[in-house]
Amino acid sequence: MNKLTKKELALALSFPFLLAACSGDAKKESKEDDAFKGAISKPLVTDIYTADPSAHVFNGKIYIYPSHDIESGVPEDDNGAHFDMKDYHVLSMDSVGGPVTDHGVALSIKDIPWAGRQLWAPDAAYKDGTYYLYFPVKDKQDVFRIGVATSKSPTGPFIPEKEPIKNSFSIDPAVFTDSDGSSYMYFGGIWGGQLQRWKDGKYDANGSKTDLENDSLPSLNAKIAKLGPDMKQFAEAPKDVMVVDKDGKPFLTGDHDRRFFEAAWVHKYNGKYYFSYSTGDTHYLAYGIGDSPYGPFTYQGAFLKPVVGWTTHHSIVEHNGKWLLFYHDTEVSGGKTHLRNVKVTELKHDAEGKIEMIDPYGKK
Ligand code: FUB
Repeated sequence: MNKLTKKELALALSFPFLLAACSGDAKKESKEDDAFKGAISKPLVTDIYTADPSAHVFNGKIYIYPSHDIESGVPEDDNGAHFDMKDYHVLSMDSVGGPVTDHGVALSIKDIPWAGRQLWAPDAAYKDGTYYLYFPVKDKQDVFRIGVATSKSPTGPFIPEKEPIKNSFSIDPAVFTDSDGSSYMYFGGIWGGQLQRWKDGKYDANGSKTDLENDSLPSLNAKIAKLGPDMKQFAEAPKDVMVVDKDGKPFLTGDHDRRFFEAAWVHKYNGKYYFSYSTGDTHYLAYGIGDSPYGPFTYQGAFLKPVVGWTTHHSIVEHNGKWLLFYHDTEVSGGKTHLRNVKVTELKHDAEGKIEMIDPYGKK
């Protein structure tokens, strides 16, 4: 599916919802029930909007670190200004299908001294009695940086460091801790996530904008950096995360179905590293498999078909012997792209270790 087709589809889906919402009876008069018909799972919480779920199991319990979507009234633009989030809540549950607890505000933008606007997709990690919350936010110069905040509890409140992580940039931090205790941060996102502005390691507000439209250039890659022992700094300069085809060739910018866009995540299964990500404008979750946390990762395919809404973002975690995919769509808001809700479903690896395709609306 090319990018315009899905974008047009998203507009076509959301426009009747807006019309119906103006009429005062959105539920009955819109097509929203049709759009979500066959949904394989229900929103985990419905009283707040949540997105970009990073899930972890700490002490046997599932904790979810999502974005907290709000309607702030900022108009939509190509850089995602309407994703204008101002705080984070942590969710928890003992098991899938059981009650979900919203632990309230865990970190607020007003308490981050260097932050300007837009708290986007976070992640969390644990080491030696401390929980770490990693978050992207634009600084006061409107440049995305990644910050870290700490707490003695997985649900916060989290106290932010006074400065962003040195040499961090762009969005969507995801921290993977390997079996030997080493932790790595994956990050980056193109378009509104500003990765294209850091082409030569320096920020350029106009940088590489046109490169994203040049289909024959190499695609931009997610970044990886090992974290230092204090989990608050990079121990090395960020490197590219290469996703390659079966012949070892990296993807080109024009390969919208396969190239990295945003929402990196890594899980380890049977000794192999699985790097998964969103293809953005083609709305797939896709993945590659590698032998090292640094990659290269050989592209395997998509594993989640497009959800209703523009963005798709996820995490993969094992709990009680089952692998779980946390993801989001826009069921609660009836299709509004910036008002999302997190969901969970089981994810299966087949006998060869491939992830089985999931259709979010494939329930018979
Ligand atoms: O939630 C804001 C942004 O939308 C995230 O950072 C991206 O991954 C996309 O889901």
